Amino acid sequence: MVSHSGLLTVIDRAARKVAPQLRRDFGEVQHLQVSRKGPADFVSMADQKAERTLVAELQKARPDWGFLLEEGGEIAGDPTKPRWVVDPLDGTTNFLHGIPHFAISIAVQEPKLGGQGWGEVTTGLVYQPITDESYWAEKSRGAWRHDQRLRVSARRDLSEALIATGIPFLGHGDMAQWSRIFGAIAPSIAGIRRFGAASLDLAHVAAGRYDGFWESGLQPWDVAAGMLIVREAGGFVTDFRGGAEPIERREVLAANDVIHSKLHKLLAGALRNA
Ligand code: 2AM
Ligand code: CA
Repeated sequence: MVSHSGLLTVIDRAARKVAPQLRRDFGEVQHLQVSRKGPADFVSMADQKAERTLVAELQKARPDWGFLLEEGGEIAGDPTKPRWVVDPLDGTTNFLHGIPHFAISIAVQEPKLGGQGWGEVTTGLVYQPITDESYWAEKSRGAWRHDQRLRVSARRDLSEALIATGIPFLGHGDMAQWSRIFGAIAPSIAGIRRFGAASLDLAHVAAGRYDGFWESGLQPWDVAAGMLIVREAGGFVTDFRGGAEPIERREVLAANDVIHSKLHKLLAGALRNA
């Protein structure tokens, strides 16, 4: 990795400690696919085990910081210090089905002044154990894949844009709204992808692979690291109405500036006609 902070070293080390464990468990899941009971319980154990390892590693380095965890919820720490926002296994459904598209997402979020909740994300890492790809960013220091600087795509025409999304599932999310947005966007763009791991969708926007991404109903641990990586790669991340706090509104629209503004217009039209 190029020059980065000690904090990033801590995060990278924690992710790399968990990765072999996740790779082993993923190999096991592929065998369990054929068993009648299926791998669901096993995956939920793997998820929790990975989270425990991450918490232990991060706690060792910063004993007084709290956590927001996908599995374990909140662990209070010193409210004047940052907290860790952790998803040990983003893309669980892929993992469960033996599809090698999942990641570990770790972010550092600063406390708001006066201890009133949580504000800016200043460090983020999305690590894909199967490909050993590490996407990371520190505020004002750029976004990187290993030691290669990341930049969002330069495409300007929607007709060339490949856009990622997440589709509501299992009664989660607003299917009618998603369909309206899809109806407004799909006819104008080159293609839509739904790969099922929001952290990686954002990392791929930062890397210029996707030209944009939209999804609603996401949790802070799905997006905290990925959003910073997109912004540090020169991209825009807002809620569907262009607001600057997508984590709070549980809506993410991410893209380069030109595509963001075009998608935003289409989305606004779709939401107005609701
Ligand atoms: P997860 O894999 O950590 O649960 C994809 O739409 C995003 O929604 C992913 O980041 C995923 O995070 C989250 N999600 C939660 N439950 C899901 C489900 N049952 N199916 C698909 N995605 C889910
Ligand atoms: Ca997740």
